[in-house]
Amino acid sequence: MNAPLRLGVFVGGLALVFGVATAAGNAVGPVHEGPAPAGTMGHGASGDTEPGHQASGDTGMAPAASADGGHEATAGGGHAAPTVGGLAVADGELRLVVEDTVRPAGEQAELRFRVLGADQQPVTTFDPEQGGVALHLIVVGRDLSGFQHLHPEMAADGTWSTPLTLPGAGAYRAYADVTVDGRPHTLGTDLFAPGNFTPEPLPAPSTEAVVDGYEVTLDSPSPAAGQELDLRFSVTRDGVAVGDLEPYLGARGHLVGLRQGDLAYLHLHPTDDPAGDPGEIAFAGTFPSAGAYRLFLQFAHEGTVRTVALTVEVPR
Ligand SMILES: [Cu+2]
Repeated sequence: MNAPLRLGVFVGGLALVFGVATAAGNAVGPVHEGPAPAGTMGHGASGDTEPGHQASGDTGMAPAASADGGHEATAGGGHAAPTVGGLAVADGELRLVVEDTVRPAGEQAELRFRVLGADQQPVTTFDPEQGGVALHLIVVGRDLSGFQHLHPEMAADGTWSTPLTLPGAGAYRAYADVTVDGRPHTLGTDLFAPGNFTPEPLPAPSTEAVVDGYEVTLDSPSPAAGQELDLRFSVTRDGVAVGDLEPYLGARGHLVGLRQGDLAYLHLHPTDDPAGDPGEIAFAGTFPSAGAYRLFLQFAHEGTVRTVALTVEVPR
């Protein structure tokens, strides 16, 4: 166990002791391979749609968090306000601009977009975030089908591009997850593929799903809105725990949670514990309200990234 991790665990313990529940998930894990998004605390002044990011800097958690390299100190305020993102095309001074939002159904086509700053010029400097990646692009149907997680490349002029295939006709949501000047943003926009579209019903709530012979089980206490939850997934194959999961984006897994109805994007943080069950992938996060959520878990094994999805119903 390396020193930052030990500190992280220690800080996480303190957070729990003091009841600063929302800080724990951020403080615990060695989430970032790249530089931590330090300095977040100074940026909470304006336009942030994520209340948790404004809450920083007003509690005693700040010094403890900075001992962890200033690691995601944003949630150090410990206020219960959960963070959602992706509902707006602009956040703070950043704005997402996609060149072609109308796209061919079922055909690969290059997606090109820019993130503009306050001066309406493309931003070209991004902080590496989870797994040392500067920008995570999530694309999903507005019916929550067809999840994709892509890592576009940025040209020197700040234009991002990636091949993208929208699997069929319909309306889609695209999210760009970035950190700029130490401050995380999830910008969202709609994409459209013309044609006849029949929405898929949301799969029923379940704590189990299977992908490519891997059985994934969500083992967590009954979910309640507004409380930080420990979301633990166990991965087995033929009934045997998969103990040699490979690192994916600097952790044992990556989790995206989207709310049915508005596709709000939840911020979920890996809380890997190397001493924990090797076939287990743990996250911390807060469901902002009652309702149905679709969780998309990705993990790597035998050189392949697998994606499994589960519906969680939050009763209240
Ligand atoms: Cu990513």
